[in-house]
Amino acid sequence: NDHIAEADYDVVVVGAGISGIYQLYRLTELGLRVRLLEAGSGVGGTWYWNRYPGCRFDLESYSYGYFFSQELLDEWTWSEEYASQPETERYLNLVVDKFGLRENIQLNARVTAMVFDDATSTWATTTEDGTRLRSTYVITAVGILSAPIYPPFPGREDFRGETHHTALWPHSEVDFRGKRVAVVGTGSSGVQIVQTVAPVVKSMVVLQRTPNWCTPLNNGKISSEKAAELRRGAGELHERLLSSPGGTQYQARGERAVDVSPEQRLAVFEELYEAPGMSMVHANFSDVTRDKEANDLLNQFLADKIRERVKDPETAERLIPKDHGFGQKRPPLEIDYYEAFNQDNVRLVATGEDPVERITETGIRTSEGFHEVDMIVFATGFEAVTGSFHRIDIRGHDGVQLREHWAGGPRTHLGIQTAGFPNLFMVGGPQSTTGNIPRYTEVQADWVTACIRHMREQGFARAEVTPEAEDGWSDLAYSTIKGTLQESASSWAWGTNVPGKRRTFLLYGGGLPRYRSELDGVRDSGYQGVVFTR
Ligand code: NA7
Repeated sequence: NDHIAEADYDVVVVGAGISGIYQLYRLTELGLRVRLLEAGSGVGGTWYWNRYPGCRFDLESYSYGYFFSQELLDEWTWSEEYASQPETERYLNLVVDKFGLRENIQLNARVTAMVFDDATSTWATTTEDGTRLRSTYVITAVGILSAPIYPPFPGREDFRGETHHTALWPHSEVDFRGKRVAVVGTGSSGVQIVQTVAPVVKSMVVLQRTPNWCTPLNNGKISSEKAAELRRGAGELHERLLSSPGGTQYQARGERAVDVSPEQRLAVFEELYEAPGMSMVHANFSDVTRDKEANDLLNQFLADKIRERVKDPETAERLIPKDHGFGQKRPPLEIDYYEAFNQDNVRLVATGEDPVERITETGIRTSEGFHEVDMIVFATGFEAVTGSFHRIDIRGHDGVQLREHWAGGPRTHLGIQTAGFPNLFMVGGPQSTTGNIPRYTEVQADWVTACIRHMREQGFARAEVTPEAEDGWSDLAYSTIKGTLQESASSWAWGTNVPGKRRTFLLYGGGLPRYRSELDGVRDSGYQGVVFTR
């Protein structure tokens, strides 16, 4: 292709989400020539693409945001405990402008291929419009929930009304008022959109494949006193987050649910139901997400809550998960979600009992009926973790494709590198996260930055992990959930939401403190498992 423009950079970063922006910031501090390529027409990643009504954090805004600059902490005030998408998108834009990062970012630049050249030890990264950038390093910050998927219902193209995927939401306003709407999917996104638009639609049908254990978000405004306190205590909060397994401010209780009296247990569950955010997951008895007996006690409590809140007993039963316990999947946080089903114009269809047959020009046909609608919203999730890698043609040493290398499931060292792909680093890659993602990825971005600095100081041209190091980490990542309830879960964390995808654990379950010490250990050992060449 004659039209290819080749430019030279030290580093090409892919993705301007919260992790890629931070990585870019750290690299510019080193004085490197960096280009960040972003598919969207704006920065923000998840908080750019998921613009559907009701989209918001389910972790505290201030535990999710950046900590690297006191000036930024002083300047920015989150309005709510759990900020909405527009606020987070504004925040990330402010960061990009404040730290002069925008000039390094190329928008509307979807990466299609990344190919390593053995002769020069450089990468060629190609975008959709044919632009090609050559760089010594490539760093992916492509997100773990960023490759949207649609259900394989026949006839999707036939539908004449509006269709939207929550993760590809248009910038123009979508008007739900007076419309007949179908929502497919009841994960975090489905729950957020259902509860938000239910009050204004003409009617709504919710197609649910698997119910989830949703708990109340209990959001609140952040008072000026609390904002001031957060500023003063930011350093301490950051330390606390980094010292907790999920990167959250919560602490699990010392006692086990099975050891206390039924009254005490109920009192704790009730208290957690009224508490904000992920308290039910992270501030609960130590055994509720580990031990089957304790888990069942909590499941019963939550099932009773659903029965209390949903008036129609049949609908309530359909909304109660039967195939998994609380915590085996990331629970959606809700604001009056269950009450939406008390509206006469909202219907729940369980696709297990009443499967979708096809989409027609005017609606959705299920085995038991036809739902005529003006709009279909797909809240059907993502090909998690590896999806965004597989949508790029990535080729390493000897032209080997990453897709082939990961055919049996992803394999990495520290979740950051993979054997046969020299000078490719991943931030938010497979086998590297759980919980509060930005806290994990900042640790990774710092590690990658230190590794690149080390290479430049030592005059190394190439960094490659050994297959043994990769085997070791892949085994270790799996061992972190061995024997837990997570091991038998079915969810995007295992890739089981995508038909035909091999079931492999895509995350790291060892917790942030252990993860940090593994990373520190490798760095302090002079990068054991990494082979450097000049
Ligand atoms: P999720 O959590 O993956 O939810 C997707 C939903 O879509 C879930 O209820 C799926 O059912 C459902 N789905 C997917 N495919 C189909 C088909 N073919 N038919 C019916 N229903 C289907 O994605 P979200 O965007 O909601 O949330 C992602 C993460 O964002 C979340 O975990 C938080 O970390 C924030 P399933 O449960 O697979 O049976």
